[in-house]
Amino acid sequence: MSGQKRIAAIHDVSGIGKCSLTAAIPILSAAGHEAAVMPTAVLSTHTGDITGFTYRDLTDDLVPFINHWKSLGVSFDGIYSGYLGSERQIDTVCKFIDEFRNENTVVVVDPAMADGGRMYTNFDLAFAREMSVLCRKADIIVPNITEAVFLLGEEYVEPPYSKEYIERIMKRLLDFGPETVVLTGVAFDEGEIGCGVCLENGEIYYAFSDHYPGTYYGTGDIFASALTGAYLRGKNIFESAKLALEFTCSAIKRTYEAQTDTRLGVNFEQGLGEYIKNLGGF
Ligand code: PXL
Repeated sequence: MSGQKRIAAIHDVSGIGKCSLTAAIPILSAAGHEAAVMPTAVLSTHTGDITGFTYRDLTDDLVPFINHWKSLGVSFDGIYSGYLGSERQIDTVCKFIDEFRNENTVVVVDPAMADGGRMYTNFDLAFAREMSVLCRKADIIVPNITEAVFLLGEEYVEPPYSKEYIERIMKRLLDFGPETVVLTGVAFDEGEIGCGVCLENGEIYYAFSDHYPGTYYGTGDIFASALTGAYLRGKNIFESAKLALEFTCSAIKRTYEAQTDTRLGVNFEQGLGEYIKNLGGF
């Protein structure tokens, strides 16, 4: 492998739940990259189906992070954002991209804000509108279906979907400006779950895996992290989506079989060896 890539990962830290930075750091590291982290908030757990979590907002630290990193003269091969706590944080990530993007930087935005037809705790449609501004700055966006329809101002529809529906959604998202849309939660039949990839030139690709019943928290972050890791390792976007899907679905399968509390996250760690092997080792 040639020189190591540095990826700025901009997400919260949720102490329990295996999402955001606690997923992004090990996965990007397994792909051989340096994860430079800008934590947006520190929580005791994620906010999905768990009450009583602590939340320490770090918005006021983000611009000083940018200024300090600027003063060091560091550059980034990738900028990868996920869960953001407020519209002000979204503005700051836009500023981060403006400050650090160069002609080789890949900007990946996961507009993490909703799933299963509803917004996460504390978010509303105004937040979705602001997130669409950040999506305009991305090279690759990685929404699930719920996030996609909220970005587009459409109603959520339950799966399974028709190909025409999915392709219309992906093409409308491309109109925001990213070069590539990777849409998760795609299912054309009951027993499958997968993703669609749509490029500016109209090329479309799908990958599918087996669907397991239940809600698996953090899997959007695990998918987007594995996709970002693979893409910055030089895999093309279709291969990256396939690898990310396999990695995420194997974690879901392991967790389903273990019958653990899915609110606490999926067992992705035991798939890291296979992920590294699929990337061609270190
Ligand atoms: O997995 C997305 C995510 C990340 N971070 C926090 C969350 C969620 C989803 O609920 O609550 C804090």
